[in-house]
Amino acid sequence: MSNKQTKKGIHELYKKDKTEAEKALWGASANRRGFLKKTAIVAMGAALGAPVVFGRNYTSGLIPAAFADSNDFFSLPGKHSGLIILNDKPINAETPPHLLDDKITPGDKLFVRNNGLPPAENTVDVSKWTLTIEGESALSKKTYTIAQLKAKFKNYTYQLTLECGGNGRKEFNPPAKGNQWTTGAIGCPEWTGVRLKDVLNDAGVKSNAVYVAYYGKDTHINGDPKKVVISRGVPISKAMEDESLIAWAMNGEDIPMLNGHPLRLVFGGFPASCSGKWLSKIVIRNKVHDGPKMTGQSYRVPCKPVAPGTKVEDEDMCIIEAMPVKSLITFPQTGATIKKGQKLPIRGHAWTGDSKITKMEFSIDFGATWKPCNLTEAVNRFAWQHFDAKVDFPQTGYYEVWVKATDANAITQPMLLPGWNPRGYLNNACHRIAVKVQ
Ligand SMILES: Nc1nc2c(c(=O)[nH]1)N[C@H]1C(S)=C(S)[C@@H](COP(=O)(O)O)O[C@H]1N2
Ligand SMILES: [Mo]
Repeated sequence: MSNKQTKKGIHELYKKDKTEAEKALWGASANRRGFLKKTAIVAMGAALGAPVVFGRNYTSGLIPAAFADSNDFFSLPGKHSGLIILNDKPINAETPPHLLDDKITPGDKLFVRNNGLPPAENTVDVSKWTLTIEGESALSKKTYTIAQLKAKFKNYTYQLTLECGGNGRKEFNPPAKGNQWTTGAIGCPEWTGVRLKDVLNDAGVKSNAVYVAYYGKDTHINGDPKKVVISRGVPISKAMEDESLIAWAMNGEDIPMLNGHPLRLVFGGFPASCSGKWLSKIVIRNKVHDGPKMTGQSYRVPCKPVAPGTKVEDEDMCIIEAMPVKSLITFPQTGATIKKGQKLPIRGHAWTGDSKITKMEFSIDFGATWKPCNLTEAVNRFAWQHFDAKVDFPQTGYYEVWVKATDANAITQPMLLPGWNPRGYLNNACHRIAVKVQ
């Protein structure tokens, strides 16, 4: 992180729960030459627990090493310090591959993709939180507390993948604007809640229903409380699937604040942008939903392939539905070194939005030949599957291990970047790691 980014990050963190001393420090004004004012130096001393002896030389924008060297200081509330922060306004953080090694992604390792500011934690009263169902295609308008949802409808637990439509965006060329996700906007925790369809049916669904969309309690970064940050949805057929959940728990605990506590939608297999966080309202629409980030170029790709760099008109863009076939090596970390004659154990996960993975292979010769991996079945639909293999290397040297998943329709991952699109969605190129044998 550059100092500039880091300082911005601290501003964001401090806003949540840092002390007055740090507030003074990070809100501090500097004089014209960029040195911090005396009040800020004193405040910084308080935050560090000792006075800053040569504070008069301290330049604004420089992070005290005592803070900069501490991972804890930068970790997001409730999140593993190894997450990589891509943006802090709003907060976006991805998970490096080796931290996705768990079969069930722990809450602190699930990526965060916020389009706005989450509701302040002290404003979230679980006992008062409500969810309203309405819309042109709802037969009635109904409001439920979380306790009512839990009691009135059967509770279900599914392991479901959440993957941001922009995962892998960093590889696109010409580059696409937006968070430069590498491989880590993916996770597969276990979610507990009620079936969306049970709640929709309780309110009543008209036969002309086409789409189901959400509204959440996050607010726009520009501070306007009325401006909706994001409101997306799914076709009614997806909403009615058994695994489409209104969830209040992740891995048997409260959903982490940054991931939508106390209530969110989870649609495994669809772009995670459909899975509304801090959920307060669901609308049953008689047309394709037209909320913010549903229209124009957002979460859409050209309906027909285009040459890289092409400007595509809005009407030629199609909404992303099921996410593509993909896989990730979560062990070992890239850069692993092994001794000649040793076999290298590899493992990871594979997933797809509307089918199942039936074949998993690895290559150590840049894709010229492929060998099979062991592959598990999914615990339920839209959960990722696990693979492993033992890799043999013919001689000492540098290798890359590539992995490739294939689904039940014989659709496989491209080795290089697939179809370029203006916003950089749906990159499902093979994952690869570097290995040195010596
Ligand atoms: N209310 C609300 N829901 C939201 C978002 C948001 O900004 N606000 N971001 C969406 C996007 S783009 C993604 S990729 C997922 C990310 O979920 P996560 O932060 O729990 O990983 O949440 C989706 N749901
Ligand atoms: Mo996303």
